Amino acid sequence: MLQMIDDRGTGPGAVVINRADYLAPAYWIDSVDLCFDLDPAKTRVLNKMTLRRNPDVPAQPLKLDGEELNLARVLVNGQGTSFKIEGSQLVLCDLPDAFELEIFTTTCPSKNTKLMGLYVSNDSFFTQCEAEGFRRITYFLDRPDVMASYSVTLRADKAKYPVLLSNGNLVAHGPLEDGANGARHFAKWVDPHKKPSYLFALVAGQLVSREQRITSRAGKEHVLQVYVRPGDLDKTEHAMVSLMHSVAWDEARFGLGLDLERFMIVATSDFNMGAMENKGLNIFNTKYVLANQSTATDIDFSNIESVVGHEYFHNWTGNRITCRDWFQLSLKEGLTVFRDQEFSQDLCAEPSARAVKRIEDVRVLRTAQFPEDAGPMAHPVRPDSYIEISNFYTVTIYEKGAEVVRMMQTLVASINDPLGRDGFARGMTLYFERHDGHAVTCDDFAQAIADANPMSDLARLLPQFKRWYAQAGTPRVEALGAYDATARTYTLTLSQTCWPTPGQPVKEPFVIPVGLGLLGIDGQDLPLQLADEPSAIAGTRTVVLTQASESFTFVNLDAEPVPSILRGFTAPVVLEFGYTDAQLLHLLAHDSDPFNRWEAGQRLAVTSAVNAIKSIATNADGTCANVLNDAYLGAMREVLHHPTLDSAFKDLVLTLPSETYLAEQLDVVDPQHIHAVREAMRQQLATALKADWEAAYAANHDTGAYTPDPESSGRRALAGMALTHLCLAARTSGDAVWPGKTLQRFKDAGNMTDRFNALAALVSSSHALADQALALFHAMFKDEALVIDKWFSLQTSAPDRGGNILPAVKQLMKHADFSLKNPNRARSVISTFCQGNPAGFHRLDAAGYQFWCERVIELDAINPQVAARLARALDRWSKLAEPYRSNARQAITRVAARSDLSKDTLEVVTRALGQ
Ligand code: B3K
Ligand code: ZN
Repeated sequence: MLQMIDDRGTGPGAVVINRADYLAPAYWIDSVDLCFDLDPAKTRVLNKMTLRRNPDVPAQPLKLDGEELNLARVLVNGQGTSFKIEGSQLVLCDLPDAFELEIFTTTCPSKNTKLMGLYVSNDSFFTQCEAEGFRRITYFLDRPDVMASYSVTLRADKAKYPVLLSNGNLVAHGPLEDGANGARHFAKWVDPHKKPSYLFALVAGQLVSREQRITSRAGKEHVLQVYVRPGDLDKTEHAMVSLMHSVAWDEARFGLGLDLERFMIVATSDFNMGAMENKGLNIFNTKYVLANQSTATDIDFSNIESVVGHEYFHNWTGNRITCRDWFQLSLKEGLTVFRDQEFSQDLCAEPSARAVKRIEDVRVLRTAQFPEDAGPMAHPVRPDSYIEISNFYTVTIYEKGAEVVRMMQTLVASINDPLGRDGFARGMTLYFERHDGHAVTCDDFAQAIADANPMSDLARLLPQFKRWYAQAGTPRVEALGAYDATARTYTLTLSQTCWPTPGQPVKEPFVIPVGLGLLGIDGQDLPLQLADEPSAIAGTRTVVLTQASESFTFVNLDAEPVPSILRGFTAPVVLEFGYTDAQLLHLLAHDSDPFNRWEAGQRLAVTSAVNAIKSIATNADGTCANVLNDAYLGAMREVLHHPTLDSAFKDLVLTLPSETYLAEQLDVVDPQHIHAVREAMRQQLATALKADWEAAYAANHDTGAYTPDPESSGRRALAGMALTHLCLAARTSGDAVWPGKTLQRFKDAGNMTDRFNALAALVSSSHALADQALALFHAMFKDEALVIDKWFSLQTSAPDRGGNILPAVKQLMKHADFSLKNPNRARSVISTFCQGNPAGFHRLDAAGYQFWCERVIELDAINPQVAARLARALDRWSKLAEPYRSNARQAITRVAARSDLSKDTLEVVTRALGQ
């Protein structure tokens, strides 16, 4: 791959970086004193650093990274010096062992459409430095293992930029003498903690803040602030409450307190991703800060809670202990996702709400990460090489990385600590004792967790366990059960395999913890006793698969049990077991493990869908009817009416597997067939259960005064689902009552969740009233950018009927509110269509691919990170049926043939083509 890219002459940036090539830096930077004169057209940056040679590596020149900078002056110990520019690096030779280096550069933030480094959004300045954005601000050793002390002076026009923020503590501020009539002012910030350059941040602009003083468990006073644009203050309460919960949770669960006097969150509407954990000055996409009941849905509220938590938790896992190099990214991201998942679960008052959160997390993993692990971008949790590190902020690093950490917790469990929470917390304590203030590796983390639990399975199996970091691909675990009535035993044989992934043709066996239960005829958990054990354990237990194949024999069983395997989804694997429908219905009705109870319903739906998809090709008219059998429909009816299951869980059980998930269950994918079958299933659920949906709506539609708690959110979700099905049922019956009621609910709704769900019900059933409601919705929220994003994405993700969505998408791009430069808006229209609407996108006439190709190229010139994400929409092209497959390949080839591609997009399309 390297060869091909170099041969194309794509420039010095497009080189492969290998993990094995890591070398410690030749110099350390101890302190950085930055002074900014902020101006959108020309910002001046004076960077004074103290450096010293790293005695552990051979003497060599100092090579500083820089990108799109205008260099004006370089002084060593106050004297002019000779230097070279080699590619994008500033090279200084013959340096003393310790010295001061002063570099003066200028940049143009207003032209920075990549949104990396220093940029302007809505007349304010923001920065984004992770992973390699600091080099777009000044020349530096822009790598995470160089940790320095920073002091930062910001100077700017006072009227335009009244708020001047950077990391750490504000030590001085006031007017500047140089401006006429005190028109300019300054602020000086000192960060008391050493940090890598990717955690640097500054913000300057017209902002207002919500402020909260808190006292920590240790009795320390802190101030928490959430900064937004004037007019948005009424949408900051939830973010602040989430931040306070985060501070309290990290103290309570891991003994980790806030190490700063002041902790700030700032929201911007132009941001490449969700949020960024800059030390003491988190910068967020407005999507993960702003919420009130009129503009945000329950899902928004819950996302805000977890992203605020995630960024806050990075303060320890990422900022205090950081990554030695970017290959170790999951050291901070996998661990911090695990922490934010645990945080959200711990905030749930009810065990059932915890289970719902776990199911949601697994759903993300299986619909996004499993396909990644099976496609051309597959990479280990700790990758071995990359061209552009931005491409490796992936669901594998984040979500699979979190599962790897979760397995560690499971593998340190003991009799007195059955979930492993105490053992894992001990491991975290040891991790901080050993590595606080340092840049380390995934090995260091795993070693600390194991060493703190010397008697655990993790300690015993550590070298093999670490294959989860090294080997890509999703393991398949095949389970076979054999009951011996004479011996009264049940033997479960588990075998693992993992398909080849790019560069890894053969895999060694993984360590796979498998949560297990056996259900009796009455649906109760049977006592579990392995053949060599003296007594039985009630309920769930975990067996650990370490070989290619292993058998576990359970004794004292009077009848053949129904196995409940991989309870709680204890490992990120695909489980295959030849369940009969009767067994799955038994699990769906009785399993004490909510995850597997839900999973049983999903398996039943997948089996019916896959059979129908395979047969649809043989139907002359390409349609299908009655995909779901009566037993399934009856089971769903029972779930809907169940007296004790909560609404959020019912909503999950009644949600059919997504088209993307179904595609992953097939060897050859015809997206139109999958869509036709899934739509037929939706229609059948709607019609067959009409009376039951009516009952569910009646029981759940009134949730009283709005609060975004799991219980009432679940009820709103189920009421919305009922409306969608009632509108779908009306499609075939012609009944006008429910669409009419839905429109009325849309108009009368007291919160955004109910309003949006009603709108979505009309849109997803393609009802004639949808247009009217959409127009009204736009008029009501025309000044709320995040709501307008929802308005766009609802239309671009609507079920395709006869190819109507692509023309609608093109039309929406002409709307006055559309902008390619704003990542949220571009994603709400283009990415939602290409990555969230398979049937609209994968068209027989290849017009979807043509559209994708044009947008990728267009976006690449503006913002390579956004373009490269979009480029991944065709990752799974080689699985497609013809003619989709050839057409998709051609489209990717057209993008790859461009000579001016960013290395971000080039890496994605090159890998897609398998070169
Ligand atoms: N660490 C940032 C992601 C930075 C992405 C750079 N392309 C947000 C997070 O994971 O918390
Ligand atoms: Zn993160």
